[in-house]
Amino acid sequence: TPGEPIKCRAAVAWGAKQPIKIEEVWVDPPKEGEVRVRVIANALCHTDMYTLDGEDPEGLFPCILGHEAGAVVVDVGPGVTSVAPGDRVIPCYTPECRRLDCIFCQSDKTNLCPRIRGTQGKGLMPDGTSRFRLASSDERLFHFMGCSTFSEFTVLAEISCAKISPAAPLEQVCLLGCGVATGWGAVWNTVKVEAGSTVAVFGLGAVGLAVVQAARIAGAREIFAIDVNAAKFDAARELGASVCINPRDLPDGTSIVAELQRRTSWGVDYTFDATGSTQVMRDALEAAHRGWGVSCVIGVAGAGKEIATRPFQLVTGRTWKGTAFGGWKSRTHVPQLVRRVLSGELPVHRYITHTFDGLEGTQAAIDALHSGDCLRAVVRY
Ligand code: NAD
Ligand code: AHE
Ligand code: ZN
Repeated sequence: TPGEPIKCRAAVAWGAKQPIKIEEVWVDPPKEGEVRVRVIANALCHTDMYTLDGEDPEGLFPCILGHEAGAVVVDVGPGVTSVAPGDRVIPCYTPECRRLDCIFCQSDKTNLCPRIRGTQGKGLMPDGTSRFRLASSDERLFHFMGCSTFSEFTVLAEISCAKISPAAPLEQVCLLGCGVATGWGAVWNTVKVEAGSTVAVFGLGAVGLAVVQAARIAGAREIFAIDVNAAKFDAARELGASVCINPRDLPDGTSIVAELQRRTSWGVDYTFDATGSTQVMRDALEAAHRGWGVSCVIGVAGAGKEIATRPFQLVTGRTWKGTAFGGWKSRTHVPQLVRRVLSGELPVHRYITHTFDGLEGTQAAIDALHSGDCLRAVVRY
């Protein structure tokens, strides 16, 4: 019944480095400007693991993780006009309020709408409360990244719901909720790779591989794909990498920066960190081309970590940038990306290496992501 709490199952993260537990929870009805959805498919992103490992300075427990999903609207709160029950949506951790007084939504320089960022970072809905309660004790559970999709039902802000084509297979397009969309957008929006340029990508998870795929589509002349796990190289080559390098295989005394400089003479036009390692971020910046190289940080670094380099690297023409969700304005652009996936223009099937059925598959998906041979594990609820 609309307006009533829904009892369902969710994977609850009880604390840092503790296994998630499947629990019965109450999902309270959507309040003003909110939308309650049934999650159909959820993919795991490294950021969920990072938070579960206690690395996220904003991490709060107990919470319901998950932010890369496809869902169907169940009911909506007062004032909601952009989605209705039955609509397919992708929950987006970067919202888009579109208000005329939002200087971020009104600018084409950014996707970082701050409308609900304060409460989202505190694990709460925009009114400062939670919609999740443990069924056994009524204990409140925190939300995560405005999504909390490791649950059969969740509540989202309307401004976090990208309404997509009813034809979209949610077990595939859920990948557009984070990693794959982020990698594409880093290339096309954040640094704007031009045809004929050289590109280096550090870290070949789904995010880094999406950088490879997008750089190939942008017409990059040479794409260096770098990972310490050579099991990622087949996928990288399939998606368009021209050279795969394992830094651990380089001769003693040869750094990855020196190797990239040797292969390009003055460095790489565009470099990307998709690892979250601050040493890799430094290497990526220093491997960028003298005079014009641009390096983009995509990975998220653990609490307390800082980046460093000699200012000389910037003085001599390198630019250090970063991206959140690839610069996509979520409600505007995610439906467009879904259409391009549906048309066959932007295939995403290569990223889905594991599929599990039922919420209890979430732990198996976590184990898969840790195994080293997984890009995205999709759990179908
Ligand atoms: P993943 O864990 O699947 O992939 C990371 C890859 O990096 C792995 O293949 C690993 O072997 C490789 N790696 C680790 N250390 C390395 C090193 N020193 N040198 C080279 N390769 C190394 O992760 P993912 O889901 O693809 O996410 C990648 C990063 O991007 C994570 O930090 C994630 O939290 C972050 N992320 C950021 C955004 C954003 O909007 N900025 C969005 C999604 C994910
Ligand atoms: N909460 C952390 C940082 C986590 C972080 O940087 N998240 C990325 C998205 S990762 C998606 O898998 C991001 O876009 N951040 C922008 C934002 O507004 O959260 C911290 O350092 O506090
Ligand atoms: Zn993510």
